Amino acid sequence: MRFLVVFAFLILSGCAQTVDIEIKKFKFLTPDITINVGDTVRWHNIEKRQYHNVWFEQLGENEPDYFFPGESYSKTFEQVGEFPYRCGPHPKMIGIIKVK
Ligand SMILES: [Cu+2]
Repeated sequence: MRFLVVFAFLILSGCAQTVDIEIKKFKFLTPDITINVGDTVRWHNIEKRQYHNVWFEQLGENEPDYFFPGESYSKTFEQVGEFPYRCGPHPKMIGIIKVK
């Protein structure tokens, strides 16, 4: 019985995961990922000295603070959809999070 309760909970909660993206040499690695609703994406700046940010400009968000080598930035996705983002100071750095 307890097993069934835990099992039902895991299905309902969707077993949210954290997915990691590295930022290196002015690129998001990987730039195009698909996750499930409730998952969190965590971007890690692994540059030697360059700061970046992760800006979901098309969602109408304000540009977030820069984060520096050794730091990370996380965002949880609670809705289905496709969410393009960019790095504020480096407009050629783009990525997309697809949430299913
Ligand atoms: Cu950048």
